[in-house]
Amino acid sequence: MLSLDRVRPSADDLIAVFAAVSAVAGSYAAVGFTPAFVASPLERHLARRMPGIVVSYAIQYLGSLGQQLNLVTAVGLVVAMFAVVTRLALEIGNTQRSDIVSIILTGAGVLLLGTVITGSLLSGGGSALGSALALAIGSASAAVPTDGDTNPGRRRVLASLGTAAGVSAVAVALSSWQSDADSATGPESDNGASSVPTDASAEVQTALQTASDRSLDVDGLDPLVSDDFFNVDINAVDPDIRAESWALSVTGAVEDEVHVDMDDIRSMDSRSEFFTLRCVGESRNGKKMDNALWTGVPIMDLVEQANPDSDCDCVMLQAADDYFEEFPIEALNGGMLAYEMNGRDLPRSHGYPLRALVPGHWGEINVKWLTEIEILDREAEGYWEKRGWHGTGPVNTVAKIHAVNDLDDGRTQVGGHTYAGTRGIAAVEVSTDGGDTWNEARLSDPLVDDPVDHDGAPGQTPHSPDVWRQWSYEYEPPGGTHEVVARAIESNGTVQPNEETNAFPGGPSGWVSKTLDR
Ligand SMILES: Nc1nc2c(c(=O)[nH]1)N[C@H]1C(S)=C(S)[C@@H](COP(=O)(O)O)O[C@H]1N2
Ligand SMILES: [Mo]
Repeated sequence: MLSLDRVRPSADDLIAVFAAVSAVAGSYAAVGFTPAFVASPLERHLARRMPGIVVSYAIQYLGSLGQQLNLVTAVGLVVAMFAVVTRLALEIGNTQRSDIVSIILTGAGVLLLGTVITGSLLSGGGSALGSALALAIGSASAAVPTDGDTNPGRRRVLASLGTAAGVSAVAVALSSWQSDADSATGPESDNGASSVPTDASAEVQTALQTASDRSLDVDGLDPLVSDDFFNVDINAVDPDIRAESWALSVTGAVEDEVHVDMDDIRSMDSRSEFFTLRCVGESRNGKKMDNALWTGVPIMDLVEQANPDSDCDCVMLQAADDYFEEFPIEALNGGMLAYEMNGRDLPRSHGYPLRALVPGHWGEINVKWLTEIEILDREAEGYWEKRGWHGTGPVNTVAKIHAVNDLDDGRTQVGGHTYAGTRGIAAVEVSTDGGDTWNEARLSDPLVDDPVDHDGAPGQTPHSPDVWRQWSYEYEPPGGTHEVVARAIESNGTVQPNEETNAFPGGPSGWVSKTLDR
């Protein structure tokens, strides 16, 4: 029989675990939530290896919780590895009767392991310092007797636990101070929609002002430029790219490869345009659809410079986080390489320093942290398609119901956003009796009036700008339970299909409805 005593951890086991926690916190303190954070490479590995079906379910039912689970698992694994190193060092130190030997061996072992895992000496150094500190403080407190606690072993354990907590607190404080400093100056800031940046170009300021002016005054409805733009990433830790070291190439089935850096991009003629993004993995009435004003250059200008000669007329976009998506080159017409969002540098979480924007298509091919445009000769699968999704095509049409208000005059107000990609919206119709009768809702004025014609590119039919609109509808409540349904009518008169599908695999479809009681 296994006795409980034999599985109960010894003081040294506990110290090793606390020193390992301190090592992970030390890495965080040194490099923050970047790919050099010691748990990040493992988390990426887990995200990559996770079976497609698990990823698809996680994204639909857990949202970003799925990534957090990967991250927690990765942190646990790294703590275990550091703990083993520390435990071995303690063992050797014990045979030499020397705490100094344990501390030096732990520091060296953790430095080596942390640096190998992350490729960052800074991150490894932070870890080494964290673990060595936990042992050193433990050993010092064992040597100094305190009243009340005469057990040096226990004091050692508590001191290493205290150090782990202390280093973690410092790491968290450092990272929040860091992100405060960044949001004051640069790419880490949120999309900054709530205020129009005063140093932005006149074009940007006018466009953002127009968006604010044309937003409907409906309580609980996000304005036409989103206050808080959604995020979907395959990794919990986003790439942390310096604009100076970034480069983009157009490769593959081309006559002339093109290589550019950020200076080249910024020296091209830029334009600012609204693009709405919608994630194929969102629910029918979900919150993963947003709009922003983006500044950048036409993506086709760069592609054409390379003189593509593709047998499949298809392209693969590749990114610094090992993300990749494949689709017809034609989809890039009217597309943009964006480096600003709402008049500020692209935030890190939205692809700093440069992302692709593809008009009218699901969010997933709007590749962030873009590094390569590879012209292909034969079809291939993108990251999500390898996992069963079909999300490279045009978005589905939707009219969401996000606001329900009781007005002072007794009427009920419902409202939301509507979007049909580049097919454009002609109207939104609302039923308050479960679909028996329909009335036309009020629509926000279009943010962009004229159809987009790709600067007159040959063979390209003009299409609607890729921008959502808001709708609202007021009615006398019937006094009881009733079903409100909203449906969009596309510019050419097509009524949004009512056939309901879930997000997986081709994106949600169907009319949004809400049962109300008032
Ligand atoms: N490099 C990279 N690009 C990416 C992704 C990603 O994980 N990595 N996610 C895609 C998905 S699924 C969507 S819906 C959009 C979301 O863009 P956002 O995070 O800026 O809202 O980015 C797309 N581009
Ligand atoms: Mo997505």
